[in-house]
Amino acid sequence: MTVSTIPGLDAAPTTHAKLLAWVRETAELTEPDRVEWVDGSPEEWTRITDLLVENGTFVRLNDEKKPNSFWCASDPTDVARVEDRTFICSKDPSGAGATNNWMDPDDMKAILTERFRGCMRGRTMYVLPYCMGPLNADEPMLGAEITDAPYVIASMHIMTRLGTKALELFTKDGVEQSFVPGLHSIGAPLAPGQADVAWPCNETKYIVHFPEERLIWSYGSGYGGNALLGKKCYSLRIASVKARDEGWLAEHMLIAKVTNPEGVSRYIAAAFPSACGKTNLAMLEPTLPGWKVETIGDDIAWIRIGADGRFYAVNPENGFFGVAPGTDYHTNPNAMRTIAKGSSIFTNVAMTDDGDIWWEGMGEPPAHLTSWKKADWTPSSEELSSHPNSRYCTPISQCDTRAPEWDDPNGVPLDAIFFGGRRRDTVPLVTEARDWQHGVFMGATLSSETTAAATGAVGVVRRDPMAMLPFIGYNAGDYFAHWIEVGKAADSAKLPKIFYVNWFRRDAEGNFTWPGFGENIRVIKWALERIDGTAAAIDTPIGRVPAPGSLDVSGLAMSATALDDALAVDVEEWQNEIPLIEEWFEKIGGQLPSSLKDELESLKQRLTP
Ligand code: O2Y
Ligand code: MN
Repeated sequence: MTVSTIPGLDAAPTTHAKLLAWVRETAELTEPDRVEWVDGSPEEWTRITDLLVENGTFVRLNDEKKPNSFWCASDPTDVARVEDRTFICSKDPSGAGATNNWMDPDDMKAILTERFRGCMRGRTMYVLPYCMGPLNADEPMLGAEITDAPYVIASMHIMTRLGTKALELFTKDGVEQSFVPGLHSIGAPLAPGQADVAWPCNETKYIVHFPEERLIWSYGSGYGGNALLGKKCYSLRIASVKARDEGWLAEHMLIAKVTNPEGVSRYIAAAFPSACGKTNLAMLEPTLPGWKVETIGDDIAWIRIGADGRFYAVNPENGFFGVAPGTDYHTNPNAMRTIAKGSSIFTNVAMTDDGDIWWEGMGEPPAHLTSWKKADWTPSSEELSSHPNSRYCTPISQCDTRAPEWDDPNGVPLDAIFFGGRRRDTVPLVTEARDWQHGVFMGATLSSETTAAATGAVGVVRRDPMAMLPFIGYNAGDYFAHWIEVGKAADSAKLPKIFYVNWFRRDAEGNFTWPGFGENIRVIKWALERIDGTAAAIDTPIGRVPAPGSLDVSGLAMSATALDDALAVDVEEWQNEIPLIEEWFEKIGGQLPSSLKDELESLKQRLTP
């Protein structure tokens, strides 16, 4: 079939020349059987989910349990982000820096062009126009994904503003607007008559970003952040580059509104590494009477400086792609209520015999399940029923705790930024930074034990600066410098205060020292009272921690020793941390700002007896 005869190619619902040219060129390269433009309508959702059921990718769940919802299991080799296959192809290697995989853009394009050649044979090529963030933003953040995976369409229906309403913004007052093109293929062409599999993918994967061109190419994986290109690829890696160039921040942060019993509301953002509880905090049910938390976003924040010199945060997403295991009515009742309303996709969890879903952490397991590996599973099975990185994908609009301003195009003004990691030792429950520069140092040296959100070893401590290690689209040293600069560009009196939290510290017996979940409101309360100047703190070598009696533990069954353990700053442990930070800073190399070196020197001095 020559490109001009590919059905659907000429049925484009736009006159946007660059978009049309890119679609045509891609069809020429990938040779699909047909082209379809995605409109984002409810009818399309029904058609695509029906198709996915027919293909064997989706199983429709019991409408009485999870209405309009679907279960699916990926190929067991395609279950998480592939950091070792993720590339930043800047023109110069220093543009990617020491924390990213780099390849020359022309070399990468040569390799991938051959991978993409004919890769959509036997399949439909879908064109997805979408917008990250509100459609009514001054500058709507447009993207277009070309994909051969209908699973991506169903997921993007939930996670983005998708289809016609986004496409309308591609041309404004007759002027063609720029957009981020993202080419995605599962890399599994079908020969004539060849039967498909439920989760086609390719064992070779590439997740590639060309930052100067604001371009994304993804090959071989159909899963999550590898395939839904609006999420990590656009909203973090490409957006962080755009943000550097334009003076704002694209961050791996939840955004929440916190209201105290007096009715005073404040907005916070928090950067925790993948699968460290951002969604739980974004939907937190406070245990302290009179406190309320409302959700604005659970994974990504775009932070701009407003005309008044304050930081304003927008959530670019339209849904939650949350970690399933461990989520239940105890740990995150709001997530459970959100998915109970239906219209959700569950990937790599277990399915019950009556067409519902189940995962580890949901209480007593049923006597029989179908596991994420599509095998019979009983409570005596040795394997987990659900993959540790299994996910629910559900619309924010269904979340009862969403704040009314969750999709305000101007964003919400931030009062506090929390950095946090998963550390069994060393890092106390909460530490307040002395000032912006010290806070940036805390973020730049953030460390955490790895989780199942990415492939590779789990539980290994690594530096994860600002929880952005896998998502900084450029040189990490330049990224730290940019944080410092953005702080200078804002009104210094209105900068958010920075705190560093660790909900995961353990005692000598290996037990968690802090109960976490809804009790975390106590830490947030202390932080907000620090902003108000009403809570006391003591200075330590690493920053300020709650003074005795200043952290509200009323009604909490927690011994004084456990609280001391949670808050302790152990000088010896921190002295042991210094060589690790030095090693980290050496790795960052010449672009590391001198102000952060100064911070390290001051910390060393403060730790010296
Ligand atoms: O995208 C995936 O494959 C899972 S990773 C993920 C998904 C949603 C939100 N955040 C993450 C992450 O790794 O940070
Ligand atoms: Mn994330």
